[in-house]
Amino acid sequence: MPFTFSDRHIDEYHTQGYTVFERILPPSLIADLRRVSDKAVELAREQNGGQIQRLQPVGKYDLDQQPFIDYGDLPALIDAISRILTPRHRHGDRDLFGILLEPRDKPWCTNWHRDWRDNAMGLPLEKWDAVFSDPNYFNQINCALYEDSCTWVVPGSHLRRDLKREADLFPDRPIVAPDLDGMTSEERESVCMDYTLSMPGAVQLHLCAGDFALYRNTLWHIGNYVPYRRRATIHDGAVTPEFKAFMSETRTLCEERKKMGFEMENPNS
Ligand SMILES: O=C(O)CCC(=O)C(=O)O
Ligand SMILES: [Fe+2]
Repeated sequence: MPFTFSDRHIDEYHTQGYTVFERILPPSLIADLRRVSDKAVELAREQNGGQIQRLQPVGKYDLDQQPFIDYGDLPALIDAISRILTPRHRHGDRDLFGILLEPRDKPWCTNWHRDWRDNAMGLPLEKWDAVFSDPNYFNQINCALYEDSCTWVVPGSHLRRDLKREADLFPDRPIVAPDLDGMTSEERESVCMDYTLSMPGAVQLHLCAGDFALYRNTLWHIGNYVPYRRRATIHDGAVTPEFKAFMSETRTLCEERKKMGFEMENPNS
């Protein structure tokens, strides 16, 4: 069944903070992207070891770029994104997007976080707060080439600041992921799952091959990874010129403030 866009997608994006364009990639494109992602995983592990989470941006690497160009040009995707957002929101910039990969050796998870708030050391919080609910900013994409259930989200959290129960769960900044040192693989997997489930209202995102999730990365989310589930998921954005400018200004600002010894601000204190 070819993908059909509906008002449900618009509604979900705004109310839940994410929506999925179900099986929008055609099988032939999935095949081409899988072929190139096999090379990407080799390259990423050669350079950064078996636990590396991603290869990014794809345009920087000696990989066949044609499947990535075809993904960026796919009319159904351009149309669906522009119906939820605007024609100014563009995906498929090979200087930005990457591929998320499963760990080769051991389970691990990220911390629970909101992007650009909890994982951008040194960013003045007021800069994030000023635009966090603006649809021109913070649109992220996970487009699965194999089934992918690594990402968990708290639906609706993109519309609000932290609830008291979330602030109580994570009183300090930066939020730390669980310490997995010295544990067996099964212990690591179990501790990561406990940590993931500790977040009230957490929902696991289940993507089929060819699904394209468009989400607000300002919502609470986490990645929880095991080596036995293969992953090659395009990690992209629906990016406006103003968000591109925000990203580059923010990176520079964070570097400067880190050098000056600024710490991460706590949104709840
Ligand atoms: O693996 C994922 O889907 C989420 C990754 C993530 O949130 C991050 O690296 O900031
Ligand atoms: Fe994130």
